Amino acid sequence: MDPQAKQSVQQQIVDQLLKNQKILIMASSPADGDCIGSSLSLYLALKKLNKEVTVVCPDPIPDLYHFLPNTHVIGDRVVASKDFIITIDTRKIQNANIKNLTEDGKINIIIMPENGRLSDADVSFNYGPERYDIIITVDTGGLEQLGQLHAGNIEMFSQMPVINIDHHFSNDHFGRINYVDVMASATTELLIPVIDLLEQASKTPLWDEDIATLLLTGIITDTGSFQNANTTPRAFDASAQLIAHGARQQEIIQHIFKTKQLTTLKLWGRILTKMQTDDRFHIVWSVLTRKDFSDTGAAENETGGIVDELLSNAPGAEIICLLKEKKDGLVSGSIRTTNPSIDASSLAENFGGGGHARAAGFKITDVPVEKVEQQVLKLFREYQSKRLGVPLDGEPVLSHPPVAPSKPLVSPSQSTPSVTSSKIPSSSSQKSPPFTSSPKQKMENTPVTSAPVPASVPAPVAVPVAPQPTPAPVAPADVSPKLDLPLQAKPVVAPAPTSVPVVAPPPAPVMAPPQASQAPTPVVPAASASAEASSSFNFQTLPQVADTTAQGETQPTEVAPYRFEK
Ligand SMILES: [Mn+2]
Repeated sequence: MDPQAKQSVQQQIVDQLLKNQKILIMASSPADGDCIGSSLSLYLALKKLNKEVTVVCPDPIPDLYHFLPNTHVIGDRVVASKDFIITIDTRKIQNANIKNLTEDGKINIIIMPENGRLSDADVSFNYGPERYDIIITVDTGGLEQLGQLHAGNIEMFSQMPVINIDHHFSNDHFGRINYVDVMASATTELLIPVIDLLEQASKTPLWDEDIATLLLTGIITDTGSFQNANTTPRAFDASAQLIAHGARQQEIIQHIFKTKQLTTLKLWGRILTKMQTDDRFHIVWSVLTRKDFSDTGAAENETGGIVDELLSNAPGAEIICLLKEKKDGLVSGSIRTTNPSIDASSLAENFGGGGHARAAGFKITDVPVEKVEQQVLKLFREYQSKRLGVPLDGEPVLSHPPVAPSKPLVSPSQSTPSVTSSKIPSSSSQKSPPFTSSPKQKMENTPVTSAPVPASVPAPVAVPVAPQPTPAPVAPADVSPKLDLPLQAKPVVAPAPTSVPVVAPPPAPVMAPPQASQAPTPVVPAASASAEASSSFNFQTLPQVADTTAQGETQPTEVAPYRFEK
């Protein structure tokens, strides 16, 4: 966003905020430090201007954030005006008795005047007044992230101006005013100049310690306490300003990073116990079932941080995945990549998800978690096989019963005899070497909803030879389709590019990984402290896989020679 455009959009927002009285602020799912900080800081500033402000969020606010000021004002529903008003002009009649009968679902209002008579012309119909003048969405990449708040109020959204303030790469500019800056570390960073301008324009002092603390919370959580790749110089500048305004940085750190509930620690224990590794393809993953949640008493959102803080630190891990079996037959997956040449969002797209270059996620409904695990691992292995030039040969798609932590911490490849001689006829591997078709094409052929490929089938055999579309034409589209994802992902944590022995140097903080080089793509515009973020995709349906990717094909040539260090 160029500086001039940015200033003008900030000014438009300030004008709208001053002009309108009843303001509805919407924070998106999942409720994280950035969306809570953004919505409540705006709430406090606008209250000082005597506005009627309503804040809603589709998710309950996690306990973690209850130390923040005013979280109690966040509601979970919108009271849109659906009132239908029937008005009867009774000036022509006198002394009327009024009776009201409900019968077969119909309401009869019976007006019995002593004098005079009513006609059709005396009756009129109206809708009640709207309860809001304007909607502001914060930290919301797509309206789907608002869940029922949007789905249940489509009409309201079409009638009211929407101001969209966000930093997601995937933002689809759904607002009438779109203040979307993907270079911002957090949405709260974008609100600093807005509050400055609002203060100037209204000539009312707005800044206080609470507002500053809320805004700093967004930056701290989305940058993983300044550890993630989206920690730009601007993020530090913004934080310095906020601390100057009295932001209570220690309080934020203490509550968000230094306090863990016992249930969270127990759940982390489960995740680590069940962690599996595939040394051959540098994959680390863990699967949480509903039983793990019930056994530990942990809530589904208590996995926050684990993927980034622990799993991603496994030596040699390049693709990290946490699968969570949630209520209602939903399985959510969080994907992290530690190697800049592996695009997490394009891996997630295979399962109808999306996200950022180093952190992404997906949601799948009505597929058992163990099947999801098989499919996901199969895809990762195929992808890595192609990228690393390591044959899949005879390597079974390993799985494990998700409930039983059967072989914790044992690499599946260690437990499998290392197969060097290919059992696949050479003619077949010549015809369809691993990844002649992109992972996506394969997924299209074997949608996750249908019966997945049996666990023991060596992947290359599963590649159908006949309908092989050439991947080449879609290759250039590997950047834009992410923007076109119909459903948007919440920000997710970028793994700090530390302690993982990757050969390719981590990209400059604000640059995209090499394969996304057509546009100055920011790395991970956001990252909340909670890895939860990655489960935040509101994908209702399964893989309508965008026609994209083929990154599996293009990458090996672009990637620096790979060297795996133990
Ligand atoms: Mn954010």
